[in-house]
Amino acid sequence: MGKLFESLRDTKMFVDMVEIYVKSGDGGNGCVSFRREKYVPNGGPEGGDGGNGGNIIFFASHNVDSLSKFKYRKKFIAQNGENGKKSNMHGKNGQDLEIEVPFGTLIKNKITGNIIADIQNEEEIMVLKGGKGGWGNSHFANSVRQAPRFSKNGILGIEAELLLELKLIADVGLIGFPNVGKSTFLSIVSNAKPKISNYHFTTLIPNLGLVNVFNNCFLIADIPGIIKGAHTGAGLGYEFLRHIERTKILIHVVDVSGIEGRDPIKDLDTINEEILKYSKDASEKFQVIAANKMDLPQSERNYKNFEREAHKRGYKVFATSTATNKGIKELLNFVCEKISKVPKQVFKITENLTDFINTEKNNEKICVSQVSEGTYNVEGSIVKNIVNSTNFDDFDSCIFFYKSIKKFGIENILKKNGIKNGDAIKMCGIEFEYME
Ligand SMILES: Nc1nc2c(ncn2[C@@H]2O[C@H](COP(=O)(O)OP(=O)(O)OP(=O)(O)O)[C@@H](O)[C@H]2O)c(=O)[nH]1
Ligand SMILES: [Mg+2]
Repeated sequence: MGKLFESLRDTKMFVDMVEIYVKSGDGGNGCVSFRREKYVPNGGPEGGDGGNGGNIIFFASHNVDSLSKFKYRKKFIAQNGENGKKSNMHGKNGQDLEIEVPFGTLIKNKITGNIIADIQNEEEIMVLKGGKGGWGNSHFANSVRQAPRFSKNGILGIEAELLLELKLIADVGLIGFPNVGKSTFLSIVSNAKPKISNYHFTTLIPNLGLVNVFNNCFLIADIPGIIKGAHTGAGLGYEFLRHIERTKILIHVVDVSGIEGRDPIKDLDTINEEILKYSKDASEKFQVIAANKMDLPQSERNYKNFEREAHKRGYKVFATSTATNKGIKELLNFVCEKISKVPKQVFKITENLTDFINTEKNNEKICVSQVSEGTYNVEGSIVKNIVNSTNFDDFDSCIFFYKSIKKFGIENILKKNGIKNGDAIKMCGIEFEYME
């Protein structure tokens, strides 16, 4: 059953969760070059700097309303910076890679699960910074070292696996069992034209509608029906519940006619149990109840008992009929008033990938381990960049390497791990002997 719905969702091309790989551009390498001019025997260094790598930038756009394009393209790699050139020519910076997503996209680090960005507004958000270009040899000249035969390589770009989750931006969410009249409600109060039919799961993807009450506009999301066992994947499962997470309040639509042989109070409790199983935050959202299909004769009989039970549970109830418009205006006025008092739902950003590497401060990213007696392995992004920036055939460059190892605290970490003179250090493909 689940598989069937999955394929139906695919044909509709509504994708609200994808995993992608992103990488910012590597910085270009600095250049080693010396001036060669007629009658100037020992021209000075003139190697230009490498260009910076391109950044990975996300921006929201109204041109897209789901993450479907990411089903086909999952790798996003920004351009590398160009290497520096002679005559102090700076390498070109790599182009930024701009990724268009729908409003309401949450970007998470797939590995840590932390939230990196919540794209709600028209702004560009840099998620990964490109590596800095390396210095050319002209930067390293001083009164003592007049002819540096080394330059710095560019800092490598950053790679990350991201999880993109679309959580629609709506003020109100419509929830309830299938066939209770959610889409009909949306169609009479908003500009949306959802499919309405007398069978379960007519709505397979969330629909958004814009409501205008007394010049107050707000968005309603019609969420596909939920059934008992949704948390175990029954029906459409509870995947679509992510679209109520941003809403300020919920309208819980219940069919009080009981024509399908169900008990309206049990329906109310079942949906709320499923929502609680999905998330505590979602279950604590304010709910108002639309006791719907009041035009049917059975509803009149059931209503009193339903209202009493709903009140016992602390809910405000409106007797409605989306067929005759009974109670709809009153409900909308109440909703309008209520949402003006509830603050916008924002997700806390818990991780910033742009700090990584480029700040050159994060010693915690250096990982030292003793692989055998007298041999230590050192790993980490900074280490990789230091090794990558060194020309081991050049004495001055090697001095720079040793200084960097001290500067970034790698030597201290090794000492804390008990390194002794003569021990071997393995570092990103190179091996050398430790001498204090
Ligand atoms: N009598 C009566 N019928 C209604 C009312 N509201 C909706 N219906 C009918 O109930 C059926 C289901 O309506 P929908 O709006 O598609 O229900 P839904 O909750 O969106 O259903 P799913 O998309 O399957 O979750 C349709 O045949 C509607 O015409 C109402 O107030 N009174
Ligand atoms: Mg529907």
